[in-house]
Amino acid sequence: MPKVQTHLRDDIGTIIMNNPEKLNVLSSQMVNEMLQALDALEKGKARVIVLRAYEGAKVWSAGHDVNELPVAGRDPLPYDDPLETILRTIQASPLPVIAMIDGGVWGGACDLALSCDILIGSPAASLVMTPAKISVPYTASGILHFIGIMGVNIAKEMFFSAQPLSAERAVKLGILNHLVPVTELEHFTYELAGSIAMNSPLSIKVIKEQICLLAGAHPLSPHTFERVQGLRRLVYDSDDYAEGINAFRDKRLPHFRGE
Ligand code: YXS
Repeated sequence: MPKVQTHLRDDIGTIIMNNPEKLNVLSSQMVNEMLQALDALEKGKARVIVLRAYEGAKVWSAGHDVNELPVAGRDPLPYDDPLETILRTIQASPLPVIAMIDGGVWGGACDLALSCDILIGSPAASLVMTPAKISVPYTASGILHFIGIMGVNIAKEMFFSAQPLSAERAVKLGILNHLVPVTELEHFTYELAGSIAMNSPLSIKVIKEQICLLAGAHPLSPHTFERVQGLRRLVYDSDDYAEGINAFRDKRLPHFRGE
């Protein structure tokens, strides 16, 4: 059963995450279907893409599929992880991608939403960053991504607390571009998409890449890179990482011992 639906109308492509049973977890199947949809729309007539959940979803996406995270001792978010791949693919897409968000956005799905170029949410939209909840070492690129978008203090609060950031607060912080009533969310999103679709695709493509290059220009010395990788290994080699995964699977609270 496909986990993704794709539509194209008036030069606007739509990718719908459609796995209600598993709350749109970003499983490798879901992500691979999203990558295929992106590729098809980029090669087709689409000028702009809307990424959304199925109608009436209470959870936009529950994030990385925890059942696909490796057991302790291996990097849980390697470069070629499907989720990491789609984050890079959306950020590198020549097409503007608009995240239309109604409902909760969890863990890696926050990075997916933030990888989109414009975020439009309903009051029910919320962002919850969960690595510390299950003792996962988040990626350097992901952390830089959050810092770049929301600044160090809000990024720290999101990562440390794993508490929801409300739509009302997210729009005040500039994380959401727009906060609109759920009854207007679809119309507002497609109106904006339509206005983008009428502009020069070449100019938009070049400006998107310029912004990505200039905003992402962080000099990272080899020492810093190796230090970051060493820090991440401390976590994914830890008992706490195994405890985080096992607690999720056992549907119980984790008991972290800091080792
Ligand atoms: O028990 P069944 O088989 O029906 O399955 C349940 C959940 O286990 C499943 N599910 C997930 N399976 C794998 N990975 C997930 N992330 C995941 N989330 C949910 O979906 C079925 C329905 O879930 P249930 O019964 O809990 O629904 P609910 O309505 O009571 O609660 C909705 C949520 C979203 C509040 C709840 O499902 C939840 O807290 N899910 C976990 C969200 C989360 O922590 N996601 C982060 C995953 S880790 C990740 O993204 C990165 C590695 S990181 O952490 O680094 O950002």
